Amino acid sequence: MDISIVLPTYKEAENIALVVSEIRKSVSEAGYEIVVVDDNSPDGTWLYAVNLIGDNDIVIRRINIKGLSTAILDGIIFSLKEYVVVMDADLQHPPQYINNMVKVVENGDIDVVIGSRYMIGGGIEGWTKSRIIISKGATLIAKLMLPSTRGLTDPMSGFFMVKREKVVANRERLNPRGYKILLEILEKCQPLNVSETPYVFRSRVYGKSKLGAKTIIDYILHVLKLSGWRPVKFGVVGALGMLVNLGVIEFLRRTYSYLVQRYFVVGSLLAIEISTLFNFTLHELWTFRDRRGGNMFIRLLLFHTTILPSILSQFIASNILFYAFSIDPLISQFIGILIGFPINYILSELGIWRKRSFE
Ligand SMILES: Nc1nc2c(ncn2[C@@H]2O[C@H](COP(=O)(O)OP(=O)(O)O)[C@@H](O)[C@H]2O)c(=O)[nH]1
Ligand SMILES: [Mg+2]
Repeated sequence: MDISIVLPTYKEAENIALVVSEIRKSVSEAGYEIVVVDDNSPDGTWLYAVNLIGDNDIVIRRINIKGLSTAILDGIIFSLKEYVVVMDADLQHPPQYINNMVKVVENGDIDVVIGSRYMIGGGIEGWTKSRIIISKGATLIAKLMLPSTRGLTDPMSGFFMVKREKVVANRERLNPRGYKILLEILEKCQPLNVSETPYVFRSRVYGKSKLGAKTIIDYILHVLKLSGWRPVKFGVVGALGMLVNLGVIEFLRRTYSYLVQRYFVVGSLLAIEISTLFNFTLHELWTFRDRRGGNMFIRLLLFHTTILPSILSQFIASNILFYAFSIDPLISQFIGILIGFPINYILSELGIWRKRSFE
């Protein structure tokens, strides 16, 4: 099979020769090309690369452009083969696993093969427990917000193979600011047949990681953006729903005051129902507009079943804070609402508006 191997590099002078020679040793396919994309590294990585590569390979030296994702995208665009492997040039992604990726594509109609650290047979060398927990937490965030990543063990992987055509066809939609380019591809190049194959992530021997602490915030913003700011929209709708709820109570107090004074159960149920219908309508038209696959009445019914758990969790949390920790009732109530919100959101995201509606 013909494949291109894209190696983005920045200050990898010590690694580039090693990674290229490992590729030569371990990749069994004859027809492969290497595409190095270097952002004019001050240590001259591009020059080392030029002296190393063969006739079929290319080195792209980008001047005045920096960024991992755009480097990868440029590499994919410049590639000539049907499938493109994307991997780090620092030997953290061992080249011998490329053969397994090729096998997966040969055995089925697959668009993306992800090298996974988190499936059986995969692993991570040299990471502390806390670093693994952060990585798994970040993966969980992606799975919650991005349906295309659910069912995958390692959607944040930097080591993957993709059918070039899928990326080229959607090039305009891919946002190169997000540094997890695989997430972009999974969300925006749909429909895709995705498969995973395990690999063991190695620790870096030479050079330094270019990704710092700011990465975590960038990551969360990236996933939020990819999700169409869905959790934010959900929160806005929830806050508006609360106003509607209070508004109904106030309206009843002024007009049908017996519904609030003598039969508060009726008044409060009415307020809950009206605000629930209001929230549902906004979620249908706005928050989950693109996820209205299936039957609307079933979604409406399911949405009603989420009222109880979210009110209950609000109630329990605010009461614990108030009685056990003597926290001000207003603050207790507010924190209770903050706790009820993610529960409601998670149920909606994973349970009610699950199916995409391709419009
Ligand atoms: N062309 C290019 N490559 C980059 C850039 N930043 C990182 N890389 C390369 O992308 C790969 C992954 O980066 P690395 O710093 O190892 O990230 P980490 O593995 O998450 O710590 C390495 O091969 C880097 O040399 C960049 O801005 N431009
Ligand atoms: Mg690395």
